[in-house]
Amino acid sequence: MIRHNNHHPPPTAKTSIILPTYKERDNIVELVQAIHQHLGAEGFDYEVVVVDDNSPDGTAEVVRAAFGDCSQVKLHVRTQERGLASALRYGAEHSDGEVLVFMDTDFNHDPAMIPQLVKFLEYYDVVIGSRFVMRGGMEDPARYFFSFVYNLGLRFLFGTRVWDNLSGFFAIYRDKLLELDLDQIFYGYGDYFIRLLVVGWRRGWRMVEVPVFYRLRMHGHSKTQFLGIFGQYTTAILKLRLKLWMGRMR
Ligand SMILES: Nc1nc2c(ncn2[C@@H]2O[C@H](COP(=O)(O)OP(=O)(O)OP(=O)(O)O)[C@@H](O)[C@H]2O)c(=O)[nH]1
Ligand SMILES: [Mg+2]
Repeated sequence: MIRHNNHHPPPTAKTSIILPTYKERDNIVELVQAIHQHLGAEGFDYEVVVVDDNSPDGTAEVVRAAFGDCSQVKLHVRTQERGLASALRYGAEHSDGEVLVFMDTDFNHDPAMIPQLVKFLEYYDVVIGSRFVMRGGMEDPARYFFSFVYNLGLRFLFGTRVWDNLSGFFAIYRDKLLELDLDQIFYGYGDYFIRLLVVGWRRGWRMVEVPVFYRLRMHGHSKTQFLGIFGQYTTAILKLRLKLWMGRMR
């Protein structure tokens, strides 16, 4: 039986879409326009929150020029700190939607999927955009294969029953996220997501995966180097496993 959440069913809930940017000058305007198109058409109450870490390519300037007089688009430029996970946390703490959506800003994540992620929150606490459920996928076949195998390992190691433990494209209720100790979760790179899932899973959050297909980055350059990220994630995962065994993670 599907149980309803006690929350108001979206899209009546205000949604904040958190967009972390580092050198995304050629993607960000088009992405925000696409979000307007998909959410506006469905009558969503939403805001777009761009968290830029003072990108040297002028990302903030193009956002200001394009949306300076649009009250639905909020730009934050951080100069003291840099990093994907901490930017996402900053966005969560500097937005006011009852629902939060997190996504990349280079079109890896398809903005057309946002309404679906949010609508499923009627029944779940977290809705994960997943590459590894039926009809999900990735345009890059090698990366798909590697990520799939890596995720099988994660599933085994943490018992989350989630197929895509390194998604980063998801919707969640603000009050669910903020009930956590964010210091224990939001550091590093995409590894914050596995920490979030593991903690949420242990708290009995209701989670669902909906299929998403990752396209290749549209413009600009990747911040992810394969070997570096592999090492970083694996270290983060082993540390998390140890912390859990030692009972130091809630
Ligand atoms: N604010 C902020 N955003 C970042 C930082 N590093 C990466 N990002 C953003 O995080 C998202 C993911 O980074 P990507 O470089 O696309 O990483 P990826 O998706 O693994 O790699 P490709 O898509 O292949 O390029 C993008 O929206 C980046 O702009 C950072 O230090 N600060
Ligand atoms: Mg990307």
